[in-house]
Amino acid sequence: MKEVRIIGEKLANMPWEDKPEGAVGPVWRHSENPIVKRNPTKGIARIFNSAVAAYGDRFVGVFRAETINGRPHLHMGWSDDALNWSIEEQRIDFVDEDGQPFQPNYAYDPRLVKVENTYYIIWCTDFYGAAIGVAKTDDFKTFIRLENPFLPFNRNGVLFPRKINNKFVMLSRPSDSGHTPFGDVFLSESPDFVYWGKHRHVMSKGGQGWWQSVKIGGGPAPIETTEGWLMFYHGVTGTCNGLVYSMGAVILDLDEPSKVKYRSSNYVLTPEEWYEERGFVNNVIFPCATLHDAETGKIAIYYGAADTYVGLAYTTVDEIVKYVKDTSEVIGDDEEIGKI
Ligand code: BMA
Repeated sequence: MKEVRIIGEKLANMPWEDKPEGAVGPVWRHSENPIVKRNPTKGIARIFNSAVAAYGDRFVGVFRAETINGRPHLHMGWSDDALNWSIEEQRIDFVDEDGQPFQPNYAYDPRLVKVENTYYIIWCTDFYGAAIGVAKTDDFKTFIRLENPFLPFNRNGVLFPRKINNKFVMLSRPSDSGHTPFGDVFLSESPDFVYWGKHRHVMSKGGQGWWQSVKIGGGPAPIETTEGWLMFYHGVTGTCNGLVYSMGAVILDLDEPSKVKYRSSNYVLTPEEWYEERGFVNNVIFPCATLHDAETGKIAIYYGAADTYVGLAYTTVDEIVKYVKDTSEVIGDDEEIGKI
């Protein structure tokens, strides 16, 4: 196979460990996982499903923090190495576009995506039930909430890191307001971050891979590569003891990202370690962010583990793209009902 490259910026100081001898599969875990443990900050019991990004020569994070009254909120964190995080005790103070306080009732599963020098936070918010909330910041001091992009019920809003054909593009997973026993990934575009439309179906749950038989949801912001948009996502299966969340990988067309080019029919990471198998919710791997280096092709994936910890895993663009192509099964592509 010809060499695959990440299209984007260099990130020489990202965390990295080489693939250990005997590792199974295309993604391997950081040796000191979990990188965020229980009770990391006063008043916060657990941190998981969180997003990080490079910011200057440091790293910034938006963390899903389950406070000691059990309600989730978003807290900022900072790190010099993207491994040791200092997480703020105060939750993020959101304002509306007039500068007035505008706090979400609850907030969880954030993504943090830079588009044209603005950082966007996308999370699950309360809008008469589970829905997608968005905010923007340029300095991580002022956080301005924007119009909710979609009607309830919806989760797993994932913004692409650049405009495509001059439009913002966001993935989402329409759902119910509870634990959602169904779900496919859709895509919408917007010229202004207010009006979203041209909704497209991207991919369905199911197929040969039973690990994604109940529902799927977008993960970290897609990574631009010479083969297409590489996205990690979560896939869920049902057991007599509840749901199990694993990580999958898909490659979407660069110009028309509702088209799936390749999609691994196998999971690329599934709960196997104690911090993934056992916690507030057992057997959950929930990826929300990556750091990656266009020069070397290294990728670090940040994932929530068992709704309790933050885990870190690694792969390279060559290895994961080859794996996705070799094991590909495209299920429910955008050949869809309702497309004009
Ligand atoms: C989903 C979301 C995630 C969570 C997962 C497993 O519905 O609420 O935040 O990690 O369930 O509990």
